[in-house]
Amino acid sequence: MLDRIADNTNRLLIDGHRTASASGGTFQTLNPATGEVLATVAEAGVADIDAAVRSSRAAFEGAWSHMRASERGALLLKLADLIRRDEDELVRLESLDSGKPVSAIRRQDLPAVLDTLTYYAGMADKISGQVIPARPDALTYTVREPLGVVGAIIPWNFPLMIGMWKIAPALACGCTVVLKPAEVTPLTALKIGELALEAGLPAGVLNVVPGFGKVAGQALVDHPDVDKVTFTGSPVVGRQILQGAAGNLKRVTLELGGKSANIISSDADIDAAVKAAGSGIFFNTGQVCSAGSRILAHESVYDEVVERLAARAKSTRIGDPLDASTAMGPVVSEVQMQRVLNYIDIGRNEGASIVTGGARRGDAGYFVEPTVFAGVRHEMRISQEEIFGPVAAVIPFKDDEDAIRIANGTVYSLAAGVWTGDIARAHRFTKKLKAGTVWVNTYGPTDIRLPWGGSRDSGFGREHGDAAIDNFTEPKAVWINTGR
Ligand code: TXE
Repeated sequence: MLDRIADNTNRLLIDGHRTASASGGTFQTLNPATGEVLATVAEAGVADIDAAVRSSRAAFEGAWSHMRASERGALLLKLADLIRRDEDELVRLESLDSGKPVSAIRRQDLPAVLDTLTYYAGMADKISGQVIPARPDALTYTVREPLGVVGAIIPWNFPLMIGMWKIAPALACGCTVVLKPAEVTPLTALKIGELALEAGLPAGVLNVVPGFGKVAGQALVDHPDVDKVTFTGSPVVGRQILQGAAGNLKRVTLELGGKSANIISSDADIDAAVKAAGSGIFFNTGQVCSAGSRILAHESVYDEVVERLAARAKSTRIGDPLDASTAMGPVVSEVQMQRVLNYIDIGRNEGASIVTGGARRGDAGYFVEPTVFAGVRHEMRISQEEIFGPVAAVIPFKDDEDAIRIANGTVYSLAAGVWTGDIARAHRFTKKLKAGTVWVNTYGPTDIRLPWGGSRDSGFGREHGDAAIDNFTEPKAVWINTGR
């Protein structure tokens, strides 16, 4: 087990203090690469969530609201400095807790965390209203005010990065945050909470309360003094959150995953397309909301795409996430592994054929082989449902209309990709694809400056960029009578 546990640092972080939970309850987080216990963590219950929300309310009304916006920005920059200082520890913790390869965390997650922090730090003192000349006898203008206490509920696939996507804009806007990490990956959230205190964020501005979704998460959603819930996770829980939030009509932002299509036209650069299609589905062991889990290949290039993708899958370096040369680690938990293996069985029983992979790798940890299904039909469950594992469904299409019909034919609308050498065709696709993001001749990049989110079962609202400012503030109209 990690030393951190021995010295009891994995306690709740409420109001500037590390505390045991009110009930004394704890839970264990496992290392997905070995299946062994990694740490024992205090488990937040309803009373702890209440304490965290009260602390965040007091901080919102107190120290945080009395601070200059530029000072809030400076504190976020200081937090970024401390994250850089403790980068090695954060990378190791994230890898041990989630199974992500250290190479991917260093290349992708941490730079995104720092970019997010610096972007919103710079925005903190640029959030303004408008003077709107409505009447000659009045000065009318708007100010943007922070919403208040934000409940941020995050998943386990990108704990640091998705956590920061929520924390940084909320704090920049002047809100305070109660952060509930996923129960399988609580460790880096606690570390970020600690660093935030060290950076000088006042107590209560960022409380971190690990615990289970049904208890701690639900208590946060139901709490009458939480003004906003920002959530990334499953559609099932997204629906529960909407119901809970109805109690006090909290604002809600939901990012709920997808079944994204990556379309390879006959005129595409097949080399580049297959390379990106491979990382589009196998990156982070397929546990990515925008994973290109449906690879739509034109029938004239279908066999070639399947063959080359399978070759890529076979050559993926799977292994110890702490080894810098590992490209793919385990899935996050035994539950997730069983879910993925179950979908592989479903695909087999539906009549799709496994070109490569299709099984667990080894018997220690939760490794699943990168799997390529060919002969997939659009109506099959492996083509309709989010698997959230390293499982590619390759589907043939006849023409562009057919590709668009298949691509749009699921309940999700998060992302899509299209590969073509024809600019006009690319534009026709971007117009017709139902997705919050469409990539052309690339697959998967995100940037904090661009809106991120989806519609239908992928949720609603947008994160990132200016959109996040709207998520955490609301306009107030001021009307000053200047008439005689
Ligand atoms: O998600 P949950 P799970 C999808 C993916 C995956 C499936 C199930 O398909 O296979 O969801 O994963 C908290 N009130 N995504 O079961 O349960 C929970 O504690 C409040 C896509 O792990 O949605 C955790 O912090 N909170 C996705 C968070 O919700 C509750 C990322 C996510 O867990 C709660 C993750 C409740 N009643 C899974 N119940 C993406 N969009 O990237 C649970 N939680």
